[in-house]
Amino acid sequence: MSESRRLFFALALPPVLQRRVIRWRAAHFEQDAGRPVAAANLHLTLAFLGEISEVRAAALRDIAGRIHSPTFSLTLDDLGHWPRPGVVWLGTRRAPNALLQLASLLRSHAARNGCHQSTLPFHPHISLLRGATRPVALPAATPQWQLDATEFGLYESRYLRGRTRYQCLQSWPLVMPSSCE
Ligand code: 2AM
Repeated sequence: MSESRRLFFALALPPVLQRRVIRWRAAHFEQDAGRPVAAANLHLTLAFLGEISEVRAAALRDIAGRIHSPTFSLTLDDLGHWPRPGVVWLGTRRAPNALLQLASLLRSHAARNGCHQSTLPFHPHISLLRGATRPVALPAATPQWQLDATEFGLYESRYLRGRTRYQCLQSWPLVMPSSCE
């Protein structure tokens, strides 16, 4: 029987931005607001695949390798709290079309390959705190960080020794807009 793994497609944050985010988070949230997501785990999920077999993962890797999607930049200028899942997140007020199209493409391929997709609209975000189920005081001003997306990756989520770790299994370049045609 083939082993299944918990996988998702995502955009990573460069280390410089990871450090900026965690310094800002430490300065702006109460310690009991929620569990901080580790710097190396900060990411923007494009499509969640769930627990899938190696066969399905291989099919989706193959598809990902054939995607020609343009590079894009997004401004991280939005902040919010979803009390039900207990997530405080960083997002963008204006998601670039290239981001929405890439996520939509990956999500539709995921669905066609048997990965259940949420019916909720895609809301690009980077989870900052988890377990934040009580009201959280959000900082009045949100930084305006820029995230330049030049590649996307397939990640595995593993729970090891009490910690969640996300490991990049493979990544694929996004292409400069002029070479997309
Ligand atoms: P979150 O950050 O909003 O919690 C790995 O688990 C990633 O996949 C996380 O970023 C998580 O999003 C997302 N994820 C986990 N379960 C999911 C689900 N059922 N539907 C959509 N995304 C999910």
